[in-house]
Amino acid sequence: MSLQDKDRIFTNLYGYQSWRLDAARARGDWDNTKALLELGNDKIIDVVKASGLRGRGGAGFPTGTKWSFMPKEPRPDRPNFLVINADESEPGSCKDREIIRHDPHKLIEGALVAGFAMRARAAYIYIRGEYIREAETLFAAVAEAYAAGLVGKNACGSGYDFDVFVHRGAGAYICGEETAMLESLEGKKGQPRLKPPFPAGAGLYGCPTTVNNVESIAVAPTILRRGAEWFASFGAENNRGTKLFQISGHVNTPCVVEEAMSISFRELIERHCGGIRGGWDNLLAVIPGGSSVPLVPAAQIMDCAMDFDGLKAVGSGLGTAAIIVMDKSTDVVRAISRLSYFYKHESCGQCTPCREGTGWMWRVMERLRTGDAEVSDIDMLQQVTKQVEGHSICALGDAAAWPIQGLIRHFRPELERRIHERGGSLAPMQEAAE
Ligand code: L3W
Ligand code: SF4
Repeated sequence: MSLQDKDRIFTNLYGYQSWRLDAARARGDWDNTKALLELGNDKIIDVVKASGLRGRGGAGFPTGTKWSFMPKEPRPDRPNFLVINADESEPGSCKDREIIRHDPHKLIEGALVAGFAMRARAAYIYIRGEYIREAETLFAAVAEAYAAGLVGKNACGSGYDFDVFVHRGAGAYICGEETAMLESLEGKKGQPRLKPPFPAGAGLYGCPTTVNNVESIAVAPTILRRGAEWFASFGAENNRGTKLFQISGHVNTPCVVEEAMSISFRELIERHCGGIRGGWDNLLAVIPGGSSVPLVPAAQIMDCAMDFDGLKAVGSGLGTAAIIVMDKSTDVVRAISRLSYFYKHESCGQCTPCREGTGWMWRVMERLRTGDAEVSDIDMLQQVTKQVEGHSICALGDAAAWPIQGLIRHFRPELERRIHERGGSLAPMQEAAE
């Protein structure tokens, strides 16, 4: 089932109207938010649980359950905090950018109701350093909300004091990992912490903290207004709600669009992207969830449900729903090699399997790209990915290993063809000269 306009949460996704407070209010944001808060902390969490909302930042952890981990009686010297992850750096992901550009008040109102539900003293919005204009918009929108009494002391006249701080990152992908983000907010080098303890136990400044993605927070007020049943009416069991899909690459009209979860890949592309460039027969493969998930070959993705379970069934994942479409003109080995370079570059270097493994994987990928390799290198590369996967502090190690595993699983004949047809040390020099 595809989404009707009346069911869209992000009604200003393309910026046809102003992002400013007056316009946001005309669209229904900040409409009697006090009444939402009067539902009570636990009732808000119950509604979000019943809606089936799962985290929109990649891992898909149930949002209401995560909020329920926060202490119900925070100590004055150990307040609860909400941290909103706007460090959108996953290659292919660009949805949080659109929310902040055009609908920042949905995020700020969401921060208030989510923060209230989890009894937080304040929210910190950590925004990607490269999002300069978006940060300007966000700072201005937060100032509007303060000036109107919507946040700050006695937010919305509720008697509840709640601050919202915006913090700009400095360009490191790893600061999107939740514990690296906390380190960075504390003014330290952004390196992930070992988990457990999870942030709900010991997070920002050692205090109980929930880290949520921008989209997860921005949809919360609408869920509370329209009801858990309404949100849960979209998508399949265990994969509920509407979702922002970001489609880039070889489609006729790339876009960011809100759709019902579990829509099929074919319907999503036909309905919103004008089909595959050159037609469906020209589709080679798709990376469906941002660069950290394995690619899926054309035959397996066409009728796949775009949700957590559907993409897991084809050996991949929904991730952030950043869908990178590759047609048959793509040098898929080169594309994955470039991603390997990205992970090598962004590894924070604190654990050996990731620090050494990402560089090793990229170097072998480059040899495979140019054909200057042995067939046995393919199996060796597979083994290196297995040594990295699951053996590092954070998910970046896995994220570097999985795209390569997907390439070997689905495109091994292509890797072997290159070795057989191009083998020889002249090939990389020719490539390097391009
Ligand atoms: C308390 C427990 N809390 C889990 C919390 C945990 C976290 C959330 C999910 O990685 C993925 C990654 C990227 N008690 C808990 C608990 N939690 N068990 O639940 O945790 P986890 O560890 O499953 O995932 P993660 O480390 O948050 C996120 C993938 O997302 N990704 C990239 C995302 C990029 C962006 C971006 O650019 N904006 O979001 C794409 O697939 O690879 O696998 O909060 O604390 N027992
Ligand atoms: Fe740093 Fe990589 Fe270890 Fe993550 S897995 S903590 S990025 S070295």
